[in-house]
Amino acid sequence: MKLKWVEMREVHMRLLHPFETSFGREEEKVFLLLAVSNGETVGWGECAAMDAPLYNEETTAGAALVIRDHIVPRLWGDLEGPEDVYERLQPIRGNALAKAAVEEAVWDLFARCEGQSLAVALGAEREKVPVGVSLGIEEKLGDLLAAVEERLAEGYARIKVKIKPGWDVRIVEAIRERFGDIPLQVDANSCYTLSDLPMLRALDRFGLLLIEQPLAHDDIIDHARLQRELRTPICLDESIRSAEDARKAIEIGAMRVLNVKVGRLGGLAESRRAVEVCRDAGVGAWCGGMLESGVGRSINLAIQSLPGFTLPSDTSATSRYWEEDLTEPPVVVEPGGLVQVPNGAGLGVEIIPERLERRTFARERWLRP
Ligand code: SMG
Ligand code: MG
Repeated sequence: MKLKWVEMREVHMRLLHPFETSFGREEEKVFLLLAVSNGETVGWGECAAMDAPLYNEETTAGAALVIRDHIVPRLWGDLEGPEDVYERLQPIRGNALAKAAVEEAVWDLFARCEGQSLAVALGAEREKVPVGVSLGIEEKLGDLLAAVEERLAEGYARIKVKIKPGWDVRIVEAIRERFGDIPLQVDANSCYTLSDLPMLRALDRFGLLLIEQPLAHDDIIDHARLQRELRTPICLDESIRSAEDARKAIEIGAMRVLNVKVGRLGGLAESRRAVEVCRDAGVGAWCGGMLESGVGRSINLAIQSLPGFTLPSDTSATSRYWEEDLTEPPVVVEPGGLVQVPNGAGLGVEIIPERLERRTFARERWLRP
């Protein structure tokens, strides 16, 4: 297949509730949506980069530049399948979030052309997947406890809380006291060092499902040292950018669980390979989130339908993020914390043109030369 055009939009969407992590506070998402077409059918992808380089080094503006100047020019030749895109973009160092947005769109296009769901195109095994919810840092402990209560009532299969120095042992202890033995995990987004070992040991007493990315965003060595000190599994997010990274981290004992983010791993093909590495090594995996619109979240649902995903994901209901999403139908959480994996062609959701237009701030389209 040959692409006829590629279109990139900058989209702005205000979150229903601000989301605070150890690195910052998100109130509005400014992100890129990618569309690719063979002239008849259109495929969609979403870039996970945020406005500021605080999660990783990529930004929305930087990703736009890399997509325009370096990624799009490599897409015009014949594509035998969506797997070709990862190989074609391999010479470009880094820039995983930018590459993944385009690769996802090509996967969607191929799946739609074949009348297959993206999940089936990837090798889906499950029609429903368990999901949890990620709760940001609050000003008051009472507000966090109220959020936990509300989300448990909505049926989520596990709770994840963001932690930072001063908002760690205290909140985990309070949640355990109030809600008992619920499935609970924490995410530090790289805000500790090995000098925080006493606090991390204190966390080890609470029977957490996992501790996500406690140490530096680019480290695996200290994580391996830390894992030797803890019973709780360490889960890596920021540090793992490829299936090879996953293999190395497992080999040195730096993680027992992987947070799979399609963006951070540079696309769907590489995410699938990373999950295979984990599965072969008996290491757990689950799908993370980047506060995506319905486009990104249907992609997340598709990848987590594959074998090898062992824990609930961060793909929460539409109502947790947006008053009005770009897509229909919304993601809804069923009893047991289950979500239906879309089974229509491609992403299996419909993009509502008026909603997208209203939130599009800039748009560029390139035609095959
Ligand atoms: O999509 O519900 C979601 C967000 C899940 O906590 C989440 N993501 O490090 O895992 C993570 C964070 C990264 C984004 S924070 C703005
Ligand atoms: Mg994380």
